Amino acid sequence: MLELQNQQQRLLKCREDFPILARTVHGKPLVYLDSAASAQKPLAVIQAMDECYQRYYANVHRGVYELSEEATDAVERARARIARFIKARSSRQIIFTRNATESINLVAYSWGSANIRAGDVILLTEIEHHSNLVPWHLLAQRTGARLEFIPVTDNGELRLDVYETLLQRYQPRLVAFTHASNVLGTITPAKEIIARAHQAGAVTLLDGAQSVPHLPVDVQDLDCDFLAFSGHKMCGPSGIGVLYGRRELLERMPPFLGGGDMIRQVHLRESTWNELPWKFEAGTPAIAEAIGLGAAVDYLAAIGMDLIRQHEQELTAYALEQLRTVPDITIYGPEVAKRSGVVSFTLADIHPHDLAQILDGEGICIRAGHHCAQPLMERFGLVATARASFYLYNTREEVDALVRALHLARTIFRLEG
Ligand code: 7TS
Repeated sequence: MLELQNQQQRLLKCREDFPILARTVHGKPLVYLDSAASAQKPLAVIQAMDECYQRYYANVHRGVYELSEEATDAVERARARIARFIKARSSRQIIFTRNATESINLVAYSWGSANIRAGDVILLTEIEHHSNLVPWHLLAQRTGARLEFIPVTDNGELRLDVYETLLQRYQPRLVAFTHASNVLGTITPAKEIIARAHQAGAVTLLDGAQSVPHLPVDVQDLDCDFLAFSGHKMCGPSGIGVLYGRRELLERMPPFLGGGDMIRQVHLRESTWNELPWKFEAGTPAIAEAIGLGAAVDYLAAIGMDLIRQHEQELTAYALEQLRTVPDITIYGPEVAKRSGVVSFTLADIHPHDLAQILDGEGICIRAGHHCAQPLMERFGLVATARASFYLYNTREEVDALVRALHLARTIFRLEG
């Protein structure tokens, strides 16, 4: 009980932990509503990286001197904390990459090359970010594999009935899908999709770029084979991401990139590989960034992912309610219970880029465009949307500022009513 009260207090006061949120933009208080693109960083993360550079920075896994051992320990401790954060059995299942994109490419290249043959089917969905489409296009081009897609309903949910049919018809080797859509906000029923894929004999990859930062994610409960996510969307630095994998699969996969750190022995004409996770980490890793991501998961865990989810859900419910009062607005995506803190919308025929520019004048940061999900845009007959996305530090007052700015945009564009 006391623990929960402490966490609630921390969440209420968390804005103070993010120095950037105190600044102004164009003379107005900053209203940052683009955390789905990249989240802001709390002081704890900034200080952890600063301390690394000021006190113990050195290359890792090779030095016999004190500094290098301290840096190595700090990176490996961060790995262990990230493993705990997603409930992985072992930190050996946590591979550091540059971002979710690289994590998915690693699987497409390494697992894909070893397991996919001409004619095999890879099942994706219509709501994927380009990061979970293009690596499979490349694999299909290399191997002759075929891609099939779970369709999406008009309110942004996956058609599970069609999924069932696709499983029966194609017996896919892999089902790769997002846990939360970066455009519609849809949270997919990942556990159910994974269970059905496994029954049908498929391996599963979950794109957690928009879920790991915002919801409690438990890889053992979900039972996913692979999970990809990025540090920068979860209050950590950019340049560091994670691939989680089932141990037996990772053990059998060939390396992705070759070079230093990932080897056991190298001869002129051949080499043998290091053990997990280093087999997949060629070259000098992102040292301070890994440490920064460790600090970010500590920060999020101290507040509690359940509370963060609850806060975002309440804020999103409020935002949906307030946004619906703006005439001529169209809001995309499912009801609030099934969505994360992402709200995409269009306002009459104002181009979303123009809207984003007017909002910028009010100090409000939103994203406008196709959000790296062009097939999804096509599915909804859109070229672009405006998107507000929320995180633990956003408030109702910021939603009010957004709504006021949309009314201003209507006036500027002389919309009636
Ligand atoms: N998957 C999803 C669902 C995403 O939303 C993103 C990034 C990625 C993968 C790729 O992450 P990265 O860190 O490797 O780039 N999404 C967004 C966005 O919505 N706006 O900017 C980046």
